[in-house]
Parts: sequence; structure tokens; C-alpha cells
Amino acid sequence: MADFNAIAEKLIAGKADEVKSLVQQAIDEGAAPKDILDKGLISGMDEVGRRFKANEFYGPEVLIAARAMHYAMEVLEPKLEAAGVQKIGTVAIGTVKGDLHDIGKNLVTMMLRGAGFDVEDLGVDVSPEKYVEAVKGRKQVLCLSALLTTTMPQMPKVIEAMKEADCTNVKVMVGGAPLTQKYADEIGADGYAADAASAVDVAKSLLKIK
Ligand code: B1M
Repeated sequence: MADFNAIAEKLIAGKADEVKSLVQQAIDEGAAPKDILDKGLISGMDEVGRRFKANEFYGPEVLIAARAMHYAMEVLEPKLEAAGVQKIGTVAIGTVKGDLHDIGKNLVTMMLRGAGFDVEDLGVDVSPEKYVEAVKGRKQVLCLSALLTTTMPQMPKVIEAMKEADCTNVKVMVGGAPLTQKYADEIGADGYAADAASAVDVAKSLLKIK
């Protein structure tokens, strides 16, 4: 019988090769792809998120676990598609115009993917127009990252551009070291996340996913 706990444990430990082969073994044994995802990989990433919030894990451990998840998904993704398993939501993420910091954004991307979201990473130095183009009619959530006090003011510009392009049905979340909930409220963002694990909670709550 497939050992979902072992998949979760190896994922938490960042053992990419072992996670991938355990996932392959579970597939070969006939386990449902959705169970492998939910009870193995996502359960492991949830624990990574919990440890990150509790300061038991730091950026490198999260990145290593996320890389293991990504590696295992290479074998699981085609099976999920074949089984018609839906992603839990669609997200676009990018670092705002003028800002080249991407380590935090990449962590957020990996945690969201680990939680089951379909995430398009737009990269760094993203203009308001590019955000709008990426989300219009195609995404439910837009995540903006900024690490510089000089680039934070790009965020209200993106929100304005979204309104002008009639993208008000897309939820906008903001994050990055200089950001605060107060600033997010002032600029009219729908959500603020202080770190990558909370970004998952906020995205889920914006889309009313339990
Ligand atoms: Co830059 N840099 N940097 N830098 N850099 C900071 C941010 C700075 C605080 C350093 C300092 O002076 N003490 C300072 C900003 C000061 C300010 O404006 N308040 C600064 C500066 C000034 C600059 C330059 C202007 C320096 C210069 O050239 N004179 C320049 C700007 C370049 C540009 O962007 N145009 C610059 C350049 C660089 C490097 C290229 C060298 C490099 C970036 C490499 C890269 O990202 N690929 C770099 C780095 C590494 C840093 C520090 C050291 C580390 C940032 C980091 O990766 N943290 C940083 C100082 C510091 O923080 N100690 C600094 C780790 C990361 C995991 O955390 O990004 O906060 P963080 O992400 C967190 C949360 O914020 C949140 O979740 C993440 C995970 O928990 N989060 C989100 C982030 N994005 C989110 C989006 C969401 C939700 C949550 O969406 C909803």
C-alpha cells in the first residue's frame, strides 16, 4: 500500500530523488493521484509552511522542499491531468517594476504551487500593463512583491491599472519586507501576506477555499 507519510516526510527533508521514486511507486501500486498529492505532497508542504511560520525552517529549507515537490510533480502531474484533477485556483505573481528582488517571490510561488494553486510567475521588473495582460480573464488572484521602499508605490499603480482594465474580479495580494497590512489597506489591496506560508492562507481565504 502507498506510504503517503513517507512521501510527506521525505518532502519535508527535501530528498528530491526519494520523494520522486516514492511517488512513482505509489502510482505503480495504483494509488489515486489526488491522494498522492493531498495526503503526501501537500500534507508535507503544509508542514513545511507550519515550520516556516514557527521559525523552525528558514528560506533554504523551504526552497529545498519546494524543489523536491517540483521534481515529484514531474511524474504526478500527467496522472493528475489524466484523472481530471483541478488546481484549487489560478494565480499570477511578479515583482513590481523597477525591483529585481525575487528570492521572496520565488518562495511564495513555490508555497502556492505546493498548496495546489496553478501559478504563473511573471518574473521581476513587471510593469502594470504586463500584470493586467497576464491576469485579464485568466486568473483569480494577483500577487505583487516589492522589496524597496522606492518600488512600493508601483503597487497602487497596478491596482489602478487593474481597475481601468475592468479586472476588479481579480483579487490583489501584496507582500515584501517593507510592506504592512496598513499600507495594503491604504492602497486598496484585497490581501497582505507577511511571508510565504501566510500567502497560502490569504490566497485560500480570498477564494473562500477551506
Ligand atoms: Co537588495 N535591498 N538592493 N539586493 N537586498 C534590500 C531589500 C535592503 C533592505 C538592504 C538594506 O539596505 N538593508 C535594501 C532596501 C532598502 C529599502 O528600500 N527599504 C536593498 C537595496 C537598497 C538594494 C539596491 C537599491 C542596492 C543598490 O544597488 N544600491 C539594489 C536594488 C536593485 C533593484 O531591485 N532595482 C539591490 C539589489 C540586491 C541584489 C540584486 C544584490 C539582491 C537581490 C537578489 C535577488 O533577489 N535575486 C539583494 C538582496 C539579496 C537583498 C537582501 C539582502 C535580501 C532580500 C531577500 O532575498 N530576503 C535585502 C536585505 C534583507 O532583507 N536582509 C535587500 C529573503 C527573502 C526570503 O525575504 O524577500 O522579504 P523577502 O520575502 C519574504 C516576505 O517579504 C514575503 O514572503 C517572503 C518569504 O517569507 N513576500 C511576499 C515577498 N514577496 C511577497 C509577495 C507576496 C506575499 C509575500 O504576494 C502576495
